[in-house]
This record gives sequence, structure tokens and C-alpha cells, in this order.
Amino acid sequence: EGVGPQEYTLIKLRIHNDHIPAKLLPHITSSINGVFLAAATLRPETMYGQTNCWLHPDIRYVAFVTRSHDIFISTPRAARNMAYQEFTDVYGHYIALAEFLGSELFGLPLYAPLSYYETIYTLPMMTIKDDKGTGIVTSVPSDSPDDFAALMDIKNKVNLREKFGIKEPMIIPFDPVPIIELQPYGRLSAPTVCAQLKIQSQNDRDKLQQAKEEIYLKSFYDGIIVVGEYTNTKVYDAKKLIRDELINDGQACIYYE
Ligand code: A2H
Repeated sequence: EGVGPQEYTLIKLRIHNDHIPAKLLPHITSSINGVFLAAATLRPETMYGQTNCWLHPDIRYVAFVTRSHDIFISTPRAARNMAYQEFTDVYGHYIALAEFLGSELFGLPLYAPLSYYETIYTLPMMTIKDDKGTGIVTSVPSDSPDDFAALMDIKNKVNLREKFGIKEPMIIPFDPVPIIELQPYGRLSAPTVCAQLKIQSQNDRDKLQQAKEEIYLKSFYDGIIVVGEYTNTKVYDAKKLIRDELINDGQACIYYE
């Protein structure tokens, strides 16, 4: 990583009210706006293409109240960092309302800001790190090789789905959405580069690294948004505008680490 802090956008993925985990129900008072998975991304301009949310089955997550009366779910490490960034009432402190393993949170229906899909679901990804971001990743398989490879794994491997209790309706309808034009790859740059490099699964670490190197910076400088309010705008120009709009609408926050 470079010098200085990394800036992430935290996307607020709200769990449908009728699927709030039982452990949290005693904490749902009339002043609470909702329960959100806080997903850390470097690519807020890709949120049109969200198809699901990734959690690691064996990572521990906590739920805590923010000073804007949301309940956030993240790793304890990220919760602590957020407390030092004035996300909570008392500087440097958060109170864990409940703890979860990722495996307890699969198959939850979520509202994802800007997504083409009205509802998306929490699914397992084995390559999530517990010491980066919030341990929660929103999935954009059109533009992220990691997300595309993990989505293909869960779509193609019945035993993986059965192990984690993932039902077909949570994955079958969710194809990558064309959101950014990137020549010479076209409008689905991650699936295209994954096919070119013959990436078989999320465990093909070296090839996935190569895929990311091929398209990540290139998308920032040469990509053109092809959906939504910023259609025909360069990623380079739209990124900050889309991020600021999400923040002003209360659907995202800035987080550093
Ligand atoms: B990105 P950096 Cl479309 N473990 O968001 C593994 N991956 C994580 C993570 C964790 N704990 N926390 C965040 N990430 C992912 C969008 C995206 C991302 C696109 C394309 C590339 C891309 C949609 N997923 O990242 O190592 C998140 O995925 C390529 C680098 O901290 C986040 O942005 O620089 C990115 O990795 C943060 O990676």
C-alpha cells in the first residue's frame, strides 16, 4: 500500500426489516433508522452494478449504533476505527449490541444504493481479509475480477451453496450489469478479462492479480459510465460526483484506515 491513509467509501446496505437478525431485535427502537452492512469500496461509481454482498463465513462481525441512529455491522477492528472517526456518540468507543460469524448472516435480503437490482443478498467469499476495510465487500462482477470469479463459484458449485444455505433465487437472477465501457474489453470488462486469462475460481490468486492490474487503473482513466445520471461521463470525472451524491443522500460515508 502507499503512504498515508487509504480512503474508502462505506456503502450502507440496509437489511430488509423483516429479516433483521433475531439477536438485534431487542435493540430496534423507534429512533433506529435501520440495520446496515457497511461495505468498504474504492469504486463508488460502480454501485449501479451491485449484484450481491460478500461476507467471510469465519470472520467475526459486530453490530453497533452510530450517532446518526443507524445500526452498522462491520468487523470489530473497523468498528473501533469508525469510533475514532466520530461515527459513534462517544469518541473512540462503540458498544457491541451483538456479535455474529459471517456464516450467521448469509442469505439476508438487502437494499443496495443505486443498484440495478432492487434486492440483493449476502453470500460467502473465501478471500475476504479481516484486516482491511470493514470485512464486508459489495460485489460488482461487471468490473471486479474478484467479484466475478466468486460469483461464478457460487453459481456453479452446488456443494458450496448447500454448505452455506444459499438458495437459487439469491443467485440465479443476478448477472453482471454493463455499467462502464472500457475499450478494448467492452462493457463487461471483468468477465472479459477473466475469460481471456482463463480464471477458474476465486482461488486463482496470481491470475486475478494480473486481471486487476490490467483493468483497474485503465478503468479509472479510460472508462466511460453507460448508466444512470452520469451516462457518457468519464469514470475519472464521475467518481467523486457519484460518491458525494451517495453521501449527501445518507447512503454512504467516508472511512479512512
Ligand atoms: B472494491 P485495497 Cl468494481 N477483503 O469495490 C478483500 N477485499 C476487500 C476487502 C476485504 N476486507 N475490503 C474491500 N475489498 C475490495 C468494488 C471494486 C473494487 C471494483 C473493482 C475493483 C475493486 C466492488 N467490489 O478493488 O486492497 C473492495 O472491492 C480492487 C482493488 O484496500 C475494494 O474496492 O486497495 C477493494 O477491495 C479495496 O482494496
